[in-house]
Amino acid sequence: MVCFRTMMSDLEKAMLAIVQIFHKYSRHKCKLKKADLKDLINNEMSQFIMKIHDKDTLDMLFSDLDQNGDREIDFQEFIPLIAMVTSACHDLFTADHH
Ligand SMILES: [Ca+2]
Repeated sequence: MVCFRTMMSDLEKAMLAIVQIFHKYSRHKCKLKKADLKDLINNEMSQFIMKIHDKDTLDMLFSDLDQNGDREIDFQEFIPLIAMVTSACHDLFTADHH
């Protein structure tokens, strides 16, 4: 694994980090409950997006992400959040260059 890791590109390392962070918060069940999602966002994304403090914001975001309505966020449902925040950051970080 160490060899494999050193051969990975920065992008591949970033992808692996997303998988690892998801599993850190979803644990063995591989799905995020609402409280897990809040912890993940507040602990791991607080430089890029505002922390979630109120229940309404969390409820709204959670139901947006929970496409199949099973009240849990699986990895496929989690990826759009990463895409959304990365896209917003892209706009922010490239704004100076235009
Ligand atoms: Ca779901």
